[in-house]
Amino acid sequence: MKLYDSRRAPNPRRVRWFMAEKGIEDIEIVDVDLFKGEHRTPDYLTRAGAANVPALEIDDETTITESVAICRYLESLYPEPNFFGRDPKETAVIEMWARRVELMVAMPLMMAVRHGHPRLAALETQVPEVAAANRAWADRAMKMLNRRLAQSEFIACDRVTMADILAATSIDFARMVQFKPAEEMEHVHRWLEAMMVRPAASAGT
Ligand SMILES: N[C@@H](CCC(=O)N[C@@H](CS)C(=O)NCC(=O)O)C(=O)O
Repeated sequence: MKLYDSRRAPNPRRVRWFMAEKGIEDIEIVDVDLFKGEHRTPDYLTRAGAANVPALEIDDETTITESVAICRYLESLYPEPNFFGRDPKETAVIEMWARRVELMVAMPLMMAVRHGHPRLAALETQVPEVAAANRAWADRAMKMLNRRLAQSEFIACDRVTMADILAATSIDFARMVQFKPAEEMEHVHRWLEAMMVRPAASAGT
């Protein structure tokens, strides 16, 4: 298998973090330079079907994009430790939090960076108001996470799951535009510190 990766981008980092948590080392990593447009070549588009990373080439016919789909596939090959749930209730709760984090934390923060950081002007026609609105959405989402993390050690349950990897990689990425959860989000800060000291947090960074 080959993982098409890009070192500074947050979505491939989800997969690298996930692989490190599971100790997966037998996948070839291919670096794709987004700023040189290597994800837009006809060859890459034919293989991946979409101009983005990560992409996991499984065999000659199948390449999976979408970081969460890639991680689900890897979880089925390497089931331990578990990141997507051990029973129907846990699986649903993890899915619920993963979706909330993707839509309410990861997407707004990604838009805040794409529309707010000068380097990303190479990939996006930037609209400052889009950056500001998305940043405000992310601030609201931090309140939701803070409420949840007041009740639970990690986002979905009492251990690290996919939901935590999605949230931590997004919040860490948004440091590029000086995003930081507000000081009073004490449970978010406690959780984020616990996430960022995990060895997998520095996988491939
Ligand atoms: N939903 C996709 C998002 C993939 C994505 O947006 N990747 C970014 C890097 S983090 C990308 O390839 N961007 C290329 C571009 O915008 O031209 C996933 O989770 O994998």
